[in-house]
Amino acid sequence: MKTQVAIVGAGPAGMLLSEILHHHGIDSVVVERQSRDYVQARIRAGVLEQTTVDMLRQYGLSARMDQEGHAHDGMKIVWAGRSEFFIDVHKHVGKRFVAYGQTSIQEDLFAAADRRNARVIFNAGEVALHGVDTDAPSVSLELDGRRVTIECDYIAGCDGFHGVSRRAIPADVLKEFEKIYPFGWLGILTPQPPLPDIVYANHPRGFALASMRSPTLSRYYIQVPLDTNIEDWPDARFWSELKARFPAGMAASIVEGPSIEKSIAPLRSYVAEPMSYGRLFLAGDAAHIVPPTGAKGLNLAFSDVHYLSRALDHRYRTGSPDLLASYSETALRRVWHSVRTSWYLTNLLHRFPSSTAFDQRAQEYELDFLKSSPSAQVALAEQYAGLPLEHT
Ligand code: FAS
Ligand code: PHB
Repeated sequence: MKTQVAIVGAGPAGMLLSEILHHHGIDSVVVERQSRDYVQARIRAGVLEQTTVDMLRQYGLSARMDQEGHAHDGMKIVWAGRSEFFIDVHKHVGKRFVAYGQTSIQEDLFAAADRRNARVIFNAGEVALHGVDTDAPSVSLELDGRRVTIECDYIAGCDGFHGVSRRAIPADVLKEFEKIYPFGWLGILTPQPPLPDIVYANHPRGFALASMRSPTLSRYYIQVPLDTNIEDWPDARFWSELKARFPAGMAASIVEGPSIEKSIAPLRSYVAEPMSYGRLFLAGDAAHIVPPTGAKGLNLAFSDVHYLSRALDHRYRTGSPDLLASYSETALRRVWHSVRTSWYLTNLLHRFPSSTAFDQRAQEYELDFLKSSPSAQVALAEQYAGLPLEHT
């Protein structure tokens, strides 16, 4: 097989890149190791930055999001013994964010791919990258018992944190930055009406979050120790623990229901530099992971795709590889700002086992300052809403 861009991974990054390249007349083949149903079934992100919403609109992928998504002006923070406060992102920075699940985005991306008869290979085994530091890279894979090779001009590594693409960058070139947090998030999805706002709770029992996917689908999380066994968390125990972490009035308005999905996600911050090597370009979780506290993971994947698709289009239209050469540096600027914001919010809102009494007081007065200082809220609102994309 031949193509211009071989894309490894059919998650949101890979499928959005394929869609945007198609809009620019650039051919691609997407290679995915799982089945389409498996990829579709994953429950993950839920909050879209304005830049993500604008990108989906720009490429004709927003019809359902505009129907079913829920725009929010801001989010609430509550913490034990103190009154709640609302950070009005729209008032502070003139932007809104939209609650619309990654699952729905994945469906929309697959439907768009079907409409254009895109070449997406599912259930690909033994995917391997070849010649990334030559002018003739390729991707090989097992398909129905046959070895297939895809010759291409460029490879986009959109295969997530556990993929193979990042490993094609030589160890003496790759610099890795990692922070593992001493807890995870136990999340559930329940077919019940959500609270009106996204609410972050800092409580002596631990962090909690109330979010949503639609007016009839709620998403909740609680911080749990890393060694938590999900079998120890029947729904009744989850609901009781979640409500214990919110103020009584708010807890009373949480509508309980059966969990239709329940999972534990560990929290880590991770960045790989550079995000490109020869003809290989990494985008999304293949290059970076953020704790979900700042709702940045999916949005960062899309900003990488914005920069990479722009660079590839520039290369094919003008012959100039300039934007490809600067892709890693450009993408990493936004990556690191989002990584820092996610790290800041994770430290602000979670209870750390190693925290001293001093740490606890400092955290409480950081929250108190955020509550009382409009300029502190503007600073957070700027980051939470998502920094503007660079257009130079
Ligand atoms: P993905 O991991 O989504 O997709 C990579 C794709 O590559 C997968 O389909 C995988 O099967 C495929 N692949 C892997 N290895 C391969 C190989 N060798 N060959 C071919 N294909 C291969 N973000 C938020 O903003 N908010 C959240 O609440 C949130 N919750 C999350 C919960 C969990 C459990 C996880 C894991 C992530 C969560 N995230 C959240 C982050 C998440 O949304 C990611 O940022 C997003 O999926 C990134 O998309 P991709 O970069 O496309 O990577
Ligand atoms: C979600 O709805 O899944 C969600 C919302 C806000 C976050 C993280 C996750 O910060």
